[in-house]
Amino acid sequence: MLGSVLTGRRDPGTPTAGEARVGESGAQPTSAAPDPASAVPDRGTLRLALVVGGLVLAVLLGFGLGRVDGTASPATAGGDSAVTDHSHTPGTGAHSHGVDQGAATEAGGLAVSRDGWTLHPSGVEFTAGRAGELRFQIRDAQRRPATRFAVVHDRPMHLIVVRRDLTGYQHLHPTMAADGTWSVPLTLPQPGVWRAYADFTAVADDGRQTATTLGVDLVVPGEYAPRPLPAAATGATVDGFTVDSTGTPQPGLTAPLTFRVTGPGGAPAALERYLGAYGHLVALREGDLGYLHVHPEPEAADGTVTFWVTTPTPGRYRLYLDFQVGGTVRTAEFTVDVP
Ligand SMILES: [Cu+2]
Repeated sequence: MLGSVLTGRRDPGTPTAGEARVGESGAQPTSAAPDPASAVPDRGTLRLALVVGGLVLAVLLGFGLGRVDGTASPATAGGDSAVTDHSHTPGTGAHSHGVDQGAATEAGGLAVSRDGWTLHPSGVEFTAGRAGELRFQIRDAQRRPATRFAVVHDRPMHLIVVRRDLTGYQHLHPTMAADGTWSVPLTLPQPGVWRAYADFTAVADDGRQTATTLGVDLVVPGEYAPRPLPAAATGATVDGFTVDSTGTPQPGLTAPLTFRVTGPGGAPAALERYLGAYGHLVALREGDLGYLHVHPEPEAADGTVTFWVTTPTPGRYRLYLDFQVGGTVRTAEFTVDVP
């Protein structure tokens, strides 16, 4: 999922920490208030209780507001591929999330069907270098095409396409017809097997929302000349922009990765909002092309943007950072080695 790639994703079964605490704080003044059937507490005790309750409420409301990143979808329910929506104070290190971690550490995009939703492409064969179109539906368990999708990262559907050697990355936004058929122009420049990921949050009949990433292979006949994955590096250049990353991903944990973008003149790039944040990051695992959970921090400063990335296992990952400067979106690519 793009998301978080998953910002805005919420764990369906488990209330987020913020929600749970806000609920608790809401009960705080009530429990501190005098019970009509018992003796009225003295004024000092009551005042103290109200002050403490108010402080707890204020802190927790602040915590809750801090979580809002402007890209959140409506609350989700059901399914197991969503991850908890959360933010972190600066300097927070890699960490786990208790019960949420099992779902968060699981890579997405490995199946064509999951969480009751099935990716149904109308065709998967393309001609190398020729303009084509990808059409597909997301069908429910009764094989009915889904037509209701939540907007996450500014879009109801994100489509990532990459060849199986992790080259040729494309990030597209299909449009949906009234019957639930999504379509997007697509040109696959080189022969080989390509992976397409549909990253979406469908809304079921009962209103339940599930953040899901489904994947399907696309084929381009011809002589496939796979390229080896570039060595791990913390820097990348694209169109004269230099991108440097800092952060230490660890297996099974969620860790911050910060990217600093420098313009051709050497000054910090003026990053513009793109898909609800100051950049968009997709991370894929070498070997099975598992699609990782990523959450952007809502703010950027001095050409830097931070993402929280869950790397499920040791191994190598390819990261694709989309950033926008001067109205143009560029993609910087990195290989990350998680020992
Ligand atoms: Cu997208």
